[in-house]
Amino acid sequence: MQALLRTDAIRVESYVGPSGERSLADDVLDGLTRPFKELPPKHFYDATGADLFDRICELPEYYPTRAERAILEQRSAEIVAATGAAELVELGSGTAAKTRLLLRAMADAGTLRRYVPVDVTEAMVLTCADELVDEFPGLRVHGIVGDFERHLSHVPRPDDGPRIVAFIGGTIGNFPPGSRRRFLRAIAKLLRPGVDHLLLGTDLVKDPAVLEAAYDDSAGITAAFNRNVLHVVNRELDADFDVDAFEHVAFFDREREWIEMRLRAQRRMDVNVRALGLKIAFAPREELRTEISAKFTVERLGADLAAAGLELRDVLTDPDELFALSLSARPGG
Ligand code: SAH
Ligand code: AVI
Repeated sequence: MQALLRTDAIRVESYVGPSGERSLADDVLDGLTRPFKELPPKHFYDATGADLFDRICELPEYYPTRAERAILEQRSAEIVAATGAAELVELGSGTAAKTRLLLRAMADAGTLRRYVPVDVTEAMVLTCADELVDEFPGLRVHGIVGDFERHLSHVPRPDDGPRIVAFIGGTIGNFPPGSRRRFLRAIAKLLRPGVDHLLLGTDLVKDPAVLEAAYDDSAGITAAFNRNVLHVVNRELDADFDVDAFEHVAFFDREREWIEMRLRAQRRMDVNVRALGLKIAFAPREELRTEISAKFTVERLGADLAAAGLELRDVLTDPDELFALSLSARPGG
C-alpha cells in the first residue's frame, strides 16, 4: 500500500502501481494468446479513456447516465430516508458526478459523515476527494485506488452509522455472469445484516436498436473509447498495435441479453508486445472482445442478488423504464 494523501479530511491509499501493470501483462498473456481473443474492460480507463467515457455520458444515444441521473434527482432523499445512511462506499466511482446527488441528500438529512470512493484510476480518486471535501464541509473522504475485484478487503470498516455501498452506472453489467455473482457475494460481505444496503445500478433490456445505438454513436466517441485500450497496451507494454487498423464493433446478443464490444482487424497483422516478448497474429477480420455490458430484467436482478445472499428491497426506475436502481440488503440483524 502507498499512502497518496493524508490531511484531516482526506486519506487516499493506493494498491495499484507495479502490480497494476502486472495485471495488464497477465490479462494480455492470458487473453490474447487464446483462439478467441479477449481483454477485460478495466484497462479502458487511463486518463484518455476516462475522458472519453465522460464524453460518452453526454452523447444523445447513451441514455443510461441520463436515466440514472433522473432517478437519483427524484429519489435520493427517499433512498437516504430508507437507509439512514451516514457513509457512502462507491465502487468504480469515476468522477462521482451522479454521486453528488446522494451526498447532497445525506447532507440535507444531516447524516453525511464519510465517503469511500474506490477506483483503478488514481487521478479520479484524488480529484474527487479534493472537490468533495470543499463541496461538503465536515465530510471525510477515505479513497482507495485499486481494483475492486482484488482490493475490496481494503475498504475500511463502517465507522459511524449505516452505510450504503453504491455500484452505479451499470458497471456490474461489465462482469461475465459467473464472476458477477461472485463479485456480488464479495460486496455483500461489506454489508452488516439488517444495517447496511447495496445500491446497484443496472441497465434494463430494451429495443436492440436503442441498445446498439448507445454503443455505436454517430460521433464515433465509443469507437475511440474502444480502440483506446490498444493505445494502453502499446504504451504500458511497449506493443505496436496499428490502432487505426481495428474497426469498432458493437452488437446486442439477444440470447445472452448483453451488448458486446469488439475490435475487428481489418487486415492480417502481427503485433509485437515487446515487454512480454510476445508476438500475436491476427487473421483478416479476426475479432478481439473488449467488453460485455449485460442488460437486466427485474427477475434476473432479483435472482443474481439472491444468489449472493442479498434480499431485493426496492427497485426504482426512470419514467421510460430504461434503467433501474435497486436497494438490497443482507437479511437479519
Ligand atoms: N460510476 C461512474 C463511472 C462509471 S465508468 C458512473 O456511473 O458514471 C466505470 C468506472 O469504473 C471507471 O471510473 C473505471 O475507472 C472504474 N473501474 C472499471 N473497472 C474497475 C476495476 N476493476 N476496479 C476499480 N475500478 C474500476
Ligand atoms: C461503465 N460501463 C457501465 C459502461 C457500459 O455502458 O457498459 C462502459 C461503456 N462501454 C461503452 N460505452 C460505455
